[in-house]
Amino acid sequence: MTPRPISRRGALVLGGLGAASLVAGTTGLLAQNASTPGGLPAAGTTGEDLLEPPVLDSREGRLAIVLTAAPGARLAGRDNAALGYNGTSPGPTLRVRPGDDLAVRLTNRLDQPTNLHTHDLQVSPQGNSDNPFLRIDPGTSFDYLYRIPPDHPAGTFWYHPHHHGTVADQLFGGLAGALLVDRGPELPVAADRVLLITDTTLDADGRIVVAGPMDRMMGRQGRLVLVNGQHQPTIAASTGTVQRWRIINGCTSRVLPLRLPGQQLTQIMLDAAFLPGPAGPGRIVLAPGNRADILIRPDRAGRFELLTDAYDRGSTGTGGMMGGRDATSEPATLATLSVDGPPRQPPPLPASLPARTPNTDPVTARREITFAMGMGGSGMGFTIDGRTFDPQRDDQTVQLGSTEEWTITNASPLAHPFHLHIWPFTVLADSAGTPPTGTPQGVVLVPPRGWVRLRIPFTAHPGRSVYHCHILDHEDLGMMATINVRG
Ligand SMILES: [Cu+2]
Repeated sequence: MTPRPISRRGALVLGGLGAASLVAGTTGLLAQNASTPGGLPAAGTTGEDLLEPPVLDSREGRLAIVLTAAPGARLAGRDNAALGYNGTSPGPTLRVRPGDDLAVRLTNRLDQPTNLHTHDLQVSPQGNSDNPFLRIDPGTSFDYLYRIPPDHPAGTFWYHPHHHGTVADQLFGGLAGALLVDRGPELPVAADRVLLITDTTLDADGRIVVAGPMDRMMGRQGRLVLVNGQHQPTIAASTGTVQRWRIINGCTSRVLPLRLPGQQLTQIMLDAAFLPGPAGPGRIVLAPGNRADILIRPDRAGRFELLTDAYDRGSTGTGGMMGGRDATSEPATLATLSVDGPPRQPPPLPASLPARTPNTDPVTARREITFAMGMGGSGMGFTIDGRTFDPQRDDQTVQLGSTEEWTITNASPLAHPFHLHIWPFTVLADSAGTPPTGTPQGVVLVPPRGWVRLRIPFTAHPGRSVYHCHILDHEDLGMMATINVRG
């Protein structure tokens, strides 16, 4: 099939609902401000045991599945609240191995276009692989085939829709799932859990609230922060054991600074890369799209809350049309760790981790990329290098095999998480002085009025793809651009 270009969406017109009305048709939603109090928390189900989505495992080098995107999934204890894959939100966890083929027949039972993105998977961006330009119309199916290279890194990935203009609504609506590339046992753990974190807002009838124009401009943040679709579930553990939690920030816009007071959170991976050594007790801050694999090693019984702290993504300042909005998230309890057993020391942390050797190829080109927001002819524009997304245009052309240094400048007063598909990068430095991990990652926060400098090896996978702001409202409003890696 020839990929069909998707329609160009320009700047947000203040006062217009845009794609919101499409989602309203899908799930019978009310148009109101998603961040405004008024919805009811899902109190009836808070605290139940953590559920993990069903795992679909590859066999003999192949995982072939059907994924049906449709309304009617349970979320936050409410039946029929959400959009789901195969009836659940999150969708099934897909587990594959390096060298596998992942074949997905995506069936669209929504009433708007969708598609599928395998976030950070290092596969071809072309044809029916991880191609963000595809458009799967309502009532149709599409056969994806992802050929995972034999040297693909193991780690925690995720999948979600990526059809420009409807991404934020569909993710906020519940469409996301975990995708694990598993090389086999790397660490001795008693439990290996997926914690896919999303946020949403439900109205009094348990339906997902549509985001208004101001929510979209600031990046919507739901009133409920959910783990695997549950509100504040309980995670059981025994003293003297180690658990691995694969925490995925699947929120549309929310940044997650994570803490577990009373217990140590030891980070071993960022995105799909092992850190040089176990990191802790430093602060773990996940931008939308980031993942952290962490170890918890309880030595005494008790109940401990996994928290996300408040996070300030910046402010639009005072006065003017924007009226000085700020994009601070409220702190929230994500889950409760419930530990049983007599006091007992867990096995020690591994002395080292199987981190990959960093790429040291000479830099062959340098580029400057600027994220900005400002008033244009038709409203608030979210731009990269002064332009909104045009799928027909090549914004960057890169030679396959080159290693480049990109400086991403943020000319706006809000933080924007930069995400490049297919080709992971290492952060060299940022304007906030954040110590770099030295490991490859897929999303990095660009501080308000700041910058980050990245090193990007384009060593494989020729083809066209995209880079964009992972505040998905901003991406839908045009903060996305194309890259063509030519072989
Ligand atoms: Cu943004």
